[in-house]
Amino acid sequence: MINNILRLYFIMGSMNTKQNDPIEVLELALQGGITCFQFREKGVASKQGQEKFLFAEKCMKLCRTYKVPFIVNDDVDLALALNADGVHIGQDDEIASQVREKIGKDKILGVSVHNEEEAFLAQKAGADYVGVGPVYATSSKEDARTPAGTKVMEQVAFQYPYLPIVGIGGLTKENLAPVFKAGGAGVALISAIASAENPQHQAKQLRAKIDRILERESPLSEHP
Ligand code: TZP
Ligand code: MG
Repeated sequence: MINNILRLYFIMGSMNTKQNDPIEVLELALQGGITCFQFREKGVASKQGQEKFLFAEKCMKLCRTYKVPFIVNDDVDLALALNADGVHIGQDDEIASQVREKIGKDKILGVSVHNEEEAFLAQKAGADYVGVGPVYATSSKEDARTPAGTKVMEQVAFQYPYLPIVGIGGLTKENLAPVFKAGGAGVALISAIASAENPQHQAKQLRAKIDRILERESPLSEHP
């Protein structure tokens, strides 16, 4: 079920891990319990062409070993060439309905949205989930909008109760609880894990916290 995949959604490219080897960081994150991975290779010195393909392929193989879905940010052709598990696009990328047509109905399609109107169009185009943010200030995205807290998430969750939402932007284990209170299925994050001294430990702590929150919310947990 898509909601379980979205619980702890790690996003990373080669520019996000400072001096650490991104492949090592990804493996530690996988060992720590991330539930989904998005390959987001962006920035001035980011990998291009064949180098990008080979790096993405390595990441995907690692994800497959841990049975964690591998999603490609923006680059639909790369996702198709790799037979990735899905694609995530923003509002400035290819139109969601076109992407859905290209990748087929069985792949995961995620769309970043910033208001109810964009959420409406995303679900109409066949998005499996939407990303809403930035919840808090972030330094991981150059063109990030003004942080909106969880207000937009609440509005989208109210209007489209069956559309899974992930919150994104500046999220850490200390500040993620409001995302779930606002109806989020999970958190998407870069630096909390990619810049952590111990990415495995960090991912493990994040996962434990999220699982605890979601267990409390589950109707089954009311009947011990
Ligand atoms: N989209 C909105 S905020 C963001 C993206 C890709 C960056 C999230 O990174 P971090 O380090 O978790 O704030
Ligand atoms: Mg994009």
